[in-house]
Amino acid sequence: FEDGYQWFYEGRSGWWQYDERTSRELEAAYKSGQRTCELLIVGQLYIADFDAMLQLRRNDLSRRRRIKRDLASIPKKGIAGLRLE
Ligand code: V3L
Repeated sequence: FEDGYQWFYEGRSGWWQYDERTSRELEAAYKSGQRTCELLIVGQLYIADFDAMLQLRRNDLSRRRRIKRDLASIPKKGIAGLRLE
């Protein structure tokens, strides 16, 4: 985003950047003060919880990952499952 920040979700030993569309949805919800945001990610519905800073799968709340808003320049595994080289 203009301020140099991006949205990330946790993988095994590292962070993945969200795809661009989902990032924009997260950013809009976060900036408008919503506490949660519903996300459609490869056919699955997830909830982003900005209080807990978690992503939870809607139909299986045990599938949860940490999320964060951090500088776009941090080390990352890739974007939405696409590895950086
Ligand atoms: N964006 C894209 N794919 C996602 C996302 C998301 N926000 N959330 C879950 N998935 P779960 P390593 C991840 C995928 O949470 O080696 C990564 O993108 C998720 O993909 O149980 O552990 C990698 O592709 C997983 O395949 O609902 O770091 C992959 O894991 C699937 O949905 C391996 O990453 C189930 O996730």
